[in-house]
Amino acid sequence: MSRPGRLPVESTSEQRIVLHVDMDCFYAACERLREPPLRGEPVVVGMGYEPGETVGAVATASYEAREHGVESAQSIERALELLPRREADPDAEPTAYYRPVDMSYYEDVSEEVQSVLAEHADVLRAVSIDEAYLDVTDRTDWESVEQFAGELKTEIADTVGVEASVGVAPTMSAAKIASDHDKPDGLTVVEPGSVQSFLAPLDVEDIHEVGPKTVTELAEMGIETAGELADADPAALVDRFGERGRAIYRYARGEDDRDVTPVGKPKSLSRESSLPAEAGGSRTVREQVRTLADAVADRANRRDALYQTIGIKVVTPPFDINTRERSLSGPVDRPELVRSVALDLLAEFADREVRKVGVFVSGLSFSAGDQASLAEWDGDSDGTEIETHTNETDTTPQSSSGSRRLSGQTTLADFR
Ligand code: DCP
Ligand code: MG
Repeated sequence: MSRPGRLPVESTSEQRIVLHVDMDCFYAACERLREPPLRGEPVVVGMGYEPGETVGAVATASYEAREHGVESAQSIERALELLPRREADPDAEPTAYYRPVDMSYYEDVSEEVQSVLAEHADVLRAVSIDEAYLDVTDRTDWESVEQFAGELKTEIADTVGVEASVGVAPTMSAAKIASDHDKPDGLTVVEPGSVQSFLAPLDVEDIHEVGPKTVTELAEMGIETAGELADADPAALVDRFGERGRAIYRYARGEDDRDVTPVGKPKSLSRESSLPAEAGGSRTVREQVRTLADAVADRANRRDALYQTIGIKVVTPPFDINTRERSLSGPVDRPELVRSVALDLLAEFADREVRKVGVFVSGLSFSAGDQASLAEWDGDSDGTEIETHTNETDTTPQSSSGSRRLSGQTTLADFR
């Protein structure tokens, strides 16, 4: 076997042009979109946060808030110490606006971004709600890719109203690092042949597949930067880490053969929303279901998806998940049917207290031949599902009570 050191550097990847797009402070940017006075101000978006409360953790913070030390995963309590609530103390300086996470809204914005991206690439892969890889090899070349990426950023800003940072490189891993290189509003192009020198000064933790434990172990071997990793003896790395040792060595040298591959088409489309405890009343629930049904039907329509099953999910106290569904005789695109079937299924819960409702369509088929690129936007095997909402209370299939009607194709997994 030839020593990896003799392999031509970046030999396998020069032909591809990969873009990595990552939205800037995405949840905060979405909040600013619907609440323009928040623009240019410190904004903190809290997961599990309730207005006026101190519970929860920071999902993201605007760059203005980050300047004061607020960061993702911090407790809201700590963030409030660094930046008091604007409303609570208008005279204090500095302060921030605090907003609770609203996934449903962020997913809508994400979908708009995805539509713009889909127009700019034949192959794209969404890896989270605010992040995607595009293979644009057939759309541009290395001379024009900076302009191409700049136009993409502008179009996202103009049509959706949020800002993206973009990295361009001949490999996925370098493109990802490049998009993070000059945030926010960044655009970094790493040309073929300069990947290794671009990576060299970075900490090893920036290299793909290098986690915190590996960082410590590499430090014990005297390796702290990507450049040191690229110059290390690959045999020693294999001794220590097995085959992964060779992989991280190659990534540090800018070698990454992975292709941007789309993920499969969705099995179902769903929308759900929580109802405030005080909302009560079956009328409110019916209105909510009507809205969700329209949103799901619209989403299916935009993707040229036909559905054969229509269903609802109803969460009743404490956290019982009830799903009801009805199968149709064939695949359809009939928004009014989604509405009427969903409302019909809901009738059973007319006298019950409802915490959360969802509407889904499943048994999907895609009518148009060119849906591949849009259907790719349904998340990643290791990432966030874009179509569906995640909620820690609704992932336990056992708590579903007598949930099947007519046909049994739909699963609770569709809601995860
Ligand atoms: N997110 C979260 N909890 C985390 C990290 C992120 O809920 N610990 C959410 C909120 C972010 C979104 O995911 O807005 C996207 O994650 P990013 O890591 O891309 O962070 P941002 O987009 O907020 O900021 P950046 O500008 O650094 O990309
Ligand atoms: Mg982001």
